[in-house]
Amino acid sequence: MSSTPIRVSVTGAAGQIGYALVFRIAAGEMFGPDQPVSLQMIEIPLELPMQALRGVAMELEDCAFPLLTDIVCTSDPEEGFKDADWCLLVGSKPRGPGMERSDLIRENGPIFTGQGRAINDHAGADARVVVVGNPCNTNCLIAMHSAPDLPDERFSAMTRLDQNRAQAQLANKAGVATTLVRNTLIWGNHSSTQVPDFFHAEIDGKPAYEAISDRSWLENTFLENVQKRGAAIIKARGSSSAASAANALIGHVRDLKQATPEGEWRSVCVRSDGSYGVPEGLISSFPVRADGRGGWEIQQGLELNGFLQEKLDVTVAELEEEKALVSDLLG
Ligand code: NAX
Repeated sequence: MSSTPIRVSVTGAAGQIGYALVFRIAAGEMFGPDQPVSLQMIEIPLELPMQALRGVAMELEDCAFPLLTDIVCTSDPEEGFKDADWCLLVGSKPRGPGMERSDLIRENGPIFTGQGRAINDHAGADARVVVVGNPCNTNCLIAMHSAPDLPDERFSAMTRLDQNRAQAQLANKAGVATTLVRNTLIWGNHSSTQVPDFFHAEIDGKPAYEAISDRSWLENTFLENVQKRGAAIIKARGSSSAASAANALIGHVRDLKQATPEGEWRSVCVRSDGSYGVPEGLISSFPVRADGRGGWEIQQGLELNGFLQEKLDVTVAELEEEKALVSDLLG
């Protein structure tokens, strides 16, 4: 067993996703069964969330996890991100009644400026940052701009839940196990304009569009089911996806740490270098391959046909609009 714990900062740790996440991190599911972890949980400086956070810490203690070396509960980002190896930015304000998406972007933007600065100044030298709090692509862009000392490639935002949803939809339709579906891929923004790609996905070694002959289902129902799954969960459960989001975040971090198997990729929102015509600097979901040593690259050479290109243009336009809305926060 490694003796040095990985320091993991989690914002919004008393929220729904936080509660579904921190126990799994402490159990070794994110960093492996031999890797000790230290949890630095951050909440807003109000009585109720801080009290709830202390309750989460009590339950963590009561699990007596062998890998959990240390628990910090704080509302101070400086303390919360101190020496952190991984900064998981889950907390943000939910969209309130009558709030437009643009209002949400403006409300949440400043949170990520402050957290980006605190990470820049206090996190570990090799810190990595993953943004889950919505709108996660643009919040990630803000955090990245607010942490100029950290290389841009250390920042990512999460479309792993959308990828998992797409994989499950294809498996259900084809009547096969999810393990037979690979390379499901999301392009663009983690929003309802995201582009779930069935052209590059495979089912039992065949292109998904050959394994599923119902082209209308692929082009319409599949896309909508994935794009609107979050809303469907809210309707069914009365609150938004939490366990599946926490599960996806575990997958996201593992994907970035482990070498991606040959011939495969994972959906990760990273800074565009101009690949696939996505303007440089936007945080967009791409097919990403990790090298297992902390590095990653955008998989090149996938063909974008007219169907995908048209949809990619829409989601990229939305990312550009979001960027314009927060231009004053991008330094
Ligand atoms: P909750 O409202 O249950 O929890 C959020 C928590 O964050 C609260 O406890 C709140 O006090 C805390 N918080 C707010 N501002 C904070 C700050 N500045 N510092 C520290 N903590 C802060 O939301 P939950 O269901 O856990 O969702 C969290 C975020 O994930 C939301 O923005 C949500 O939209 C987003 N999601 C992103 C997904 C993705 O795939 N990228 C999917 C799931 C989820 O919708």
